[in-house]
Amino acid sequence: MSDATTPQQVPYTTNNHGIPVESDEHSLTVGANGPVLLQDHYLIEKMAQFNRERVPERVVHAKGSGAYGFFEVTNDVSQFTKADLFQPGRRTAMLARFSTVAGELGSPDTWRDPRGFALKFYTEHGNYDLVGNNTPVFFVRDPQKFQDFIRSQKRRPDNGLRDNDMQWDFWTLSPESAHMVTWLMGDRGVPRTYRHMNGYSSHTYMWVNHGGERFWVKYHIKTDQGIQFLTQAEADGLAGSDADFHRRDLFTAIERGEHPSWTVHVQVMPFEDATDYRFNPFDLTKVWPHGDYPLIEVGRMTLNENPEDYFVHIEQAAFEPSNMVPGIGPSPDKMLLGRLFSYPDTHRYRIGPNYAQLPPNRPRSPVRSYAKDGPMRYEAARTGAPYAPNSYGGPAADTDRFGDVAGWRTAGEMVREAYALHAEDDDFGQAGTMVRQVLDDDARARLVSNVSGHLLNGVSRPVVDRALRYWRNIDKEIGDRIAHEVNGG
Ligand code: HDE
Repeated sequence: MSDATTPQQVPYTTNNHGIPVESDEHSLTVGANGPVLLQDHYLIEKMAQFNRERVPERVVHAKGSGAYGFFEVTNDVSQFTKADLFQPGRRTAMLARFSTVAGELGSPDTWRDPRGFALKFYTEHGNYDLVGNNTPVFFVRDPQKFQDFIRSQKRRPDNGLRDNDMQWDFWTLSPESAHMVTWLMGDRGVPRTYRHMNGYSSHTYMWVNHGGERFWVKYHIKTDQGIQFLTQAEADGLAGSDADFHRRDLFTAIERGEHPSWTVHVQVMPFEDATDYRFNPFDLTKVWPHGDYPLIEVGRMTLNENPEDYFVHIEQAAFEPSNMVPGIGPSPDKMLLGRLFSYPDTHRYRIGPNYAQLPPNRPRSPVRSYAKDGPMRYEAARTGAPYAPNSYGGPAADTDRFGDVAGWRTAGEMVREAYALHAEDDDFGQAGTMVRQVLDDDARARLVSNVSGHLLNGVSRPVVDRALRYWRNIDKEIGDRIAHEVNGG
């Protein structure tokens, strides 16, 4: 907000219809002490508007913060993709929103949780949304289990309380969660600020180049500020002293001119490698070891503009993995394919069917869709007639330029089954590799402390016993150390 001013300098108040109001402070009454009059329609407007200020919070990722900025290409990757924003020399405006997952709108920024890392690029061919997290993997690999996972992270239906027993009950009955839980209970589970964490696509996506060649890619968005984390004790303290610690940090850093940036890389897998790769390359609980597919730099994103209004630009921001522009497509990752439905559905429910016309969601390239009408619609349709085909100026799909489907050949019976296993696929292997080869001694000590502290807080004995087996499956030594802490020696 601007600095405080003296009374005579401010513009006069109006009602929602631009009509100057008689008073900001006094209701219309009969005599100074008399009854309030129904004809005080300005009072009624203020109360009615107040009662309708809330839209439903996001069902997950409710607490978040964001800023505008730009993405600039720093390396030529046009051999892999024809996507406009990734062409040499391009600079594309963007919006980023960072968030926690399980906490409600007013919950502390520093709860242990993955962090959402949602990006919207306003490209020449429409909005490209890359909706990731600060972890390269996820808890489950089938969308059928996502809703259940989230419910185990939220509040019990009987007493409305969060419950570590629910969390460990679900995780230990879903061993595919082991890799992500290791990330979550380690240092990445509480980043020091949004500026000091990486972002990841997590999913595998498809890139298509100008010649129609297809590649599989995973994005790694590495903070230029360096990775920093909060210990559990620091996080707990801040949860009490400043629930908006991360929001405040991002806003004030940009206000000071300290514009955070991230260097965007991709791993690129040749299309044909996927079939025989040692891990299922589409399994969201797995990473591709960098020794197999090294990081290739693409560009840099910088956030340099705070939103002028949090509700308008951040609370109403609508990100969707289905916003993929020409040169980018999905992959057979079941979780990604499930998400392609869910996000537009949640936006229509939360902020209305014309949410794409709201300021943060409106493309900065021409919109010529045949959508029309519906509540809160205020941009005219850009079509010669409200139907296609039409002989009154179209628009008509340009299949010569945009007709190729970023897809893949597939066949098989309709089944409900887990993925077929690749040579080295299992639920605990990559988590164990992370514990033994990625974490150092201090990080392992913090992991043991975080897990045992969480298990000692309200988790029933049968679930604790299952959790100890779960951790021993990840790494015997770590499991024994956690058992030692939990069993009191
Ligand atoms: Fe989300 N997720 N998600 N998610 N997600 C939402 O859409 C969903 C998943 C992520 O800042 C919702 O707008 C399903 C993985 C972020 O506005 C909802 C599945 C990853 C955000 C939804 C997943 C994410 C969301 C709720 C399993 C990391 C916040 C509010 C198939 C790769 C975006 C909303 C923002 C938000 C559905 C799993 C990241 C309900 C069905 C995996 C960063 O539509």
